Amino acid sequence: MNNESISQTDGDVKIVRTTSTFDCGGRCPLRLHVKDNRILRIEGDDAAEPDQLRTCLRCRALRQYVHHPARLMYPQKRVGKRGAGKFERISWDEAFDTLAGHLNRVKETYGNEGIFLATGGGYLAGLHNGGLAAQRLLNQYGGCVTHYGNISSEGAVWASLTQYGSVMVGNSREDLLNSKLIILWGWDPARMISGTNTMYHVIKAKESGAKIIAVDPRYHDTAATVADEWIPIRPGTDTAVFVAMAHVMIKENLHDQAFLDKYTVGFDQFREYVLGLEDGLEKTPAWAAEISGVDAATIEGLAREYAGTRPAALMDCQGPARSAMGEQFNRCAATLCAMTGNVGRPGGSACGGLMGIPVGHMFRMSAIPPGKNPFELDGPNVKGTLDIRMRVIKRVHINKLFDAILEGKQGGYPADIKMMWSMCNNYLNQTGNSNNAAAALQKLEFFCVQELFMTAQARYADLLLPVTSAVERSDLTRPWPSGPYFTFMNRALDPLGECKSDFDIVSELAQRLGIEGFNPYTEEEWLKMFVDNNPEYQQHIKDYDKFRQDGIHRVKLDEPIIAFKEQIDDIENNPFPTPSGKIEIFSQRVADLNKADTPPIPKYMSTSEDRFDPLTAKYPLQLITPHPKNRVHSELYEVDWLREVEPHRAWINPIDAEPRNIRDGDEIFVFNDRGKVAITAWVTERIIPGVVSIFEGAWYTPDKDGIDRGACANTLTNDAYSGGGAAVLNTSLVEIEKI
Ligand SMILES: Nc1nc2c(c(=O)[nH]1)N[C@H]1C(S)=C(S)[C@@H](COP(=O)(O)OP(=O)(O)OC[C@H]3O[C@@H](n4cnc5c(=O)[nH]c(N)nc54)[C@H](O)[C@@H]3O)O[C@H]1N2
Ligand SMILES: Nc1nc2c(c(=O)[nH]1)N[C@H]1C(S)=C(S)[C@@H](COP(=O)(O)OP(=O)(O)OC[C@H]3O[C@@H](n4cnc5c(=O)[nH]c(N)nc54)[C@H](O)[C@@H]3O)O[C@H]1N2
Ligand SMILES: [Mo]
Repeated sequence: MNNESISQTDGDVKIVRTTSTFDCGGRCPLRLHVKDNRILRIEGDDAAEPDQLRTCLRCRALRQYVHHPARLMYPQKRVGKRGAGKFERISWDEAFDTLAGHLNRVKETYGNEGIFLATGGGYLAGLHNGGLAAQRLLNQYGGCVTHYGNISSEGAVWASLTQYGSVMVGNSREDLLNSKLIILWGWDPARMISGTNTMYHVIKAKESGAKIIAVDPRYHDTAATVADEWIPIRPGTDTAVFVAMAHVMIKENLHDQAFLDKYTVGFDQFREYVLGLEDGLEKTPAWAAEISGVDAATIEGLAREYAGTRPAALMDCQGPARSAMGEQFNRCAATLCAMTGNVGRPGGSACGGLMGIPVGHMFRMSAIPPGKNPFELDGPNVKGTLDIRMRVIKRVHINKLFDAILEGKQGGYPADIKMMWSMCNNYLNQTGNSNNAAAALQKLEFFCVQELFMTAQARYADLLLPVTSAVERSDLTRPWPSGPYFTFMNRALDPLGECKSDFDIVSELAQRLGIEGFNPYTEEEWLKMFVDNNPEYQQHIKDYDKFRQDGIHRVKLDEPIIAFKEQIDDIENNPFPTPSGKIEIFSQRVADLNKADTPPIPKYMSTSEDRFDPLTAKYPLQLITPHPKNRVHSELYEVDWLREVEPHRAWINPIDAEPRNIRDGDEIFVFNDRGKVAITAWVTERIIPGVVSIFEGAWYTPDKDGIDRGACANTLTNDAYSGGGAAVLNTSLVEIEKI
C-alpha cells in the first residue's frame, strides 16, 4: 500500500507527485523533491515491477529545464528589428493592453479572418492548455483562422480512417509478448518511446523468444539493442517492398484467403494491381529491389517469414508516413496485416501507424458529453458542437501556415492573415521550409508568442509572454499512444518570476476584451469538474482524492487490448466502422475523391524529391529527419545535460563521405535550394548509403549570410503536404560538402 501523500514532507523538503506533459506521448510518474520553491531532485515511479513506469532521460533532466537560467521570466516587447531577438521588459498591464489592442484593431480593420491562432503540442494537459483556452476565447470573440491537419500523423490518420474507420489501431504493449515475430518498420521506440514502457515490453518479448527485424534507413537504437536483423531501406520506398511482399504471398499462396473473404473488401483489385493485371507491370521482388535497395531475395525471405509465422506483429510507425505519399505506407502495411490474418488477433497487429489504445488516450481527453463540457460556453460560433475544429471560421494546412501568411488570398488561401497569436509550438522551426517561415513572420503586422524560452520562433515576436512550466500548476494529463493509465499533475512550485499559465493569460485577456464569465472557477474546481463529467474518468476513477494523491491511476487489464478484436470475433454483430463494415483494402470513399494522388487501393507511387527525381543530379542524397532522443522536438534544447547525451550531427555513410573528402567529426554544409545548414558529420555505417539523417528540433539560427548555424532540419525540408494530408518532412533531396 502506498502511503505517501502528494506533498509528503521530509524535514522542510516537500515531495510532490506529478508527471510530464511532453509531446513524446510518454508520461513518467515523477516525485519532485522541492524546497524554497526549487526542485532539488527528481525520483521516478516507485511502483514495483511489472507496473513500474521507467523514467526517461528527458524527465530526469526536468530540474535543469524548469530552473534553466534562460527561462523567460517577465513580459517583453520587441525593440530591435523583428527576428533580431532584442527585447525590453514591460509590465503585464502593458502586455495585456498591447495584445487586446492589436486583436481589436485587426478585428475592426480586417475582420476576424485577419487573426491567426497557432497552437501546438508543447503542453498536453486539459486545463492550462493554451490552445484550447485561446480557441474558446476567440470563438467568443467572433472566430479566427487556424490550422488543420495533424503535423505528426495525418498520413497515418487518413490511412487508418480509410482502411478501418477508426484511429484506435493499436494493441496494448504487453501483447507484444504474444508475438513470435516483431517487425519494426520505421519504428524506434528506444528513442521515441511510443508510450512509456513500450521498450520494456519489446525487450520482454525478445526474452520470451520473439524474433525481431528492423526495416529502416538507420540502424537505430532499438535495432542495436534487440534486433536479430536489420534491413536497410531507401526512404519513401517501403510501399514498393510491401507490394512485392504481397506478390510473393499471392504467388506462393501464403496469404489467408479465408480472412480476406470474411473481413475485407477490395482484395481482388489490390491483387490485380500487384500482379500487374491493372497496369501491365508485375510488382515482383526484383521490381521492388530496384526501387528500395533491398535485394529481391531478402524481400522474398521477409514475405515468407511474415506470412509463415503466426502470430506476427508488423509495427509500422509514422516516420515513413511523414512523407510525400505517406498514407500509402500505412494503408499498405495494414493490407499486409489483413493478408496474413493478423488483425484483431493476440500477438498480431493492425498497422495504420498510430499504435493508440482507447483507454486513457490523450485524444479522448476532451470527450465530454454535450451540455457537460465546462468549456462549452456560448459564443457566436460555438453553439451545439463539441468539435472544436468546427468552431473556427477558416483553416490552412499546418505545413502551409507560413506560406498562407506570405501568399494570402491571392495565393489561393482562405484569408489574408495580419496577426498571429502563438502558443505551445515552435512552428518556424517545426514545419517545412524554415527560411520561408522566417520571411512570412516579417510580413505580419503583429506577432504575439507565449513561451518558456527564447526559441527560434520567439525571437520574431513583437510581444513575448512568459509561461509557467508544467510543474508550476496542477492539471490532468494522459499518455499517448499507449497506457493504460491516467495521470494527475500536482503543482510543485509557485509560478517562477512573473510567469503565468496560458489559461491564466487568456482568462485575463478575456476580461480586457469584455468577455464575461470566461474563467469562473478555481483550478481545483475545474479539475474536479473535468473528472466528474468525463465518462472515461468516471468508469475508472472511483476516488478523486486518491487519484490526486497518487498522481496516477493505473488501469488493470484482464487481458491485453487488441484493436478490432470485437470485429474479428463477431463481424456480423460488430462491423468495422467503415461504409462497407469491413476492412477496406479498396475504399469507395477514396475512389469518389477521384484524385490521382490518393488511389482507392494502396499503391507505390513515385514522388517529387524521391530518389528518382531528376533533381538528384544536383542533390543526390535523401534527407530524413527523425525525432531526437535527447529532446522533444525543439523543447529541452537548452538543457546542457541532454545536449551531452548526443551531439547534433548529420549521419552519413562512409560511401557518401569518402568521395566528398568528409571525415568523421568534420564540419559540413548540408544544402538544397531551400537552405543551407552547418553541422558536424558523423560518418557511420549505421545509415544506408545515399541517405543523410538530421534529427529534427535543433533551433534555426541563420547567420548574416543565411546559413543556419543551428542546423534545423526544416531549413532543408519542404512545406508540402501529401494527398492524404501528411506533412512532407521526410522527402527532401540534399547535397553535402566539407566546409
Ligand atoms: N523535419 C521534421 N520536422 C518535424 C517533424 C519531423 O519528423 N521532421 N515532426 C513533426 C511533429 S510529429 C510534431 S508533433 C511537430 C511538433 O511541433 P511543435 O509543437 O512546434 O514542437 P515543439 O518543439 O514541441 O514546440 C513546443 C513549444 O511549446 C513550448 N511550451 C511548452 N510548454 C508550454 C506551455 O505550457 N505554454 C506555452 N505557451 N508554450 C509551451 C516549448 O517551449 C516549445 O517551444 O514537429 C514536427 N516537425
Ligand atoms: N524522444 C522523443 N520522443 C518522441 C518525440 C520527440 O521529439 N522526442 N516526438 C513524439 C512525437 S510528437 C511523435 S509524432 C512520435 C513520432 O514517432 P515516429 O514518427 O515513429 O518517429 P520518427 O523519428 O520520425 O521516425 C521513426 C523511424 O522512421 C525512420 N524512417 C524515416 N523515413 C523512413 C522511410 O522512408 N522508411 C523507413 N522504413 N523508415 C523511415 C527513421 O529513421 C526513424 O527511425 O514520436 C514521439 N516521441
Ligand atoms: Mo508528433
